[in-house]
Amino acid sequence: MAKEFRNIVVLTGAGISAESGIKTFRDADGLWENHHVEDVATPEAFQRDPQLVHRFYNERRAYLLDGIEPNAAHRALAKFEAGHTGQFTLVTQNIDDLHQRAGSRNLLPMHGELLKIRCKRSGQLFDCHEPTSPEQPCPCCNQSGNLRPHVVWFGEMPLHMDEIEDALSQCDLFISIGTSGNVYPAAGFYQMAKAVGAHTVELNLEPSNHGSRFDDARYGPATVEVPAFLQSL
Ligand code: BV8
Repeated sequence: MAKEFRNIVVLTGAGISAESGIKTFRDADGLWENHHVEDVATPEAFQRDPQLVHRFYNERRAYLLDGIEPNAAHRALAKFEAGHTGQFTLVTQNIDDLHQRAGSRNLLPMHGELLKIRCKRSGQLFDCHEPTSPEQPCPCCNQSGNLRPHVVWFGEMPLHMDEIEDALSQCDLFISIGTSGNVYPAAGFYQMAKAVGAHTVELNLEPSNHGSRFDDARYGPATVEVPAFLQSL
């Protein structure tokens, strides 16, 4: 690709972590223990049955911490960012820590992080590698019932939206990787990039909901398509 892109925004979804062994939402038909994820990952579910929601995240946290590693796609993004002289912003919908562990720097985890918990009262974040429960007192207030996963649930405002919109408003290349384009506002980011004239590229196993609207697309596993595409820039 001849053109030198200066300001790049990358959006990743569950598909980039699939080859690391983390099931995507679509693989499980959006189900966990016969619950729809949208029914568990909500403030209402947490209010109604905090134990169930804590268990949902405890299981995923334990699985992530039991030998799951970043893959060639995560590593290629970190390597490209390190060598890029312009702006590089990596927005991820994923709550795993694989981009962090691969060495990505300018990373915006817009749906939160599985390995962090938050005090509802103080807003303080705490690293979390152990199972959590509703009774557990938070380190700041020393009261039980204030801790929740540092994860953005359905109906909640995603994190870092100002920085994301700022990066999108200046980008000349937008790359969407491993996302089905079902969940908003992330699914609409490609439109914001198109609106400012950016070149838009989809790298995915198969066409996503908006696949046909991208300027360019490469279909195949992320560990093959992401390193190859970044090398072509
Ligand atoms: C918001 C953290 C309001 C939790 C997640 C009705 C009522 C209430 C809300 C809504 C409503 N209708 C619409 C909404 C908005 C809602 C929404 O979009 N709902 C959907 C279901 C219609 N969105 C929200 O609620 C968001 N907040 O809107 O706030 C607001 C807005 C502005 C101002 C004020 C208020 C918050 C959404 C965040 C929810 N939290 N995650 C947790 O993980 O437990 S979302 C979660 O699901 C993920 O983070 C991710 O975003 C989404 C799954 O999507 P993908 O990542 O794309 O994964 P998926 O499995 O779908 O696709 C994988 C892709 O990879 C596939 O295409 C596959 O082909 C590909 N693939 C597979 N293997 C590979 C591969 N690609 C490459 N290589 C491979 N090997």
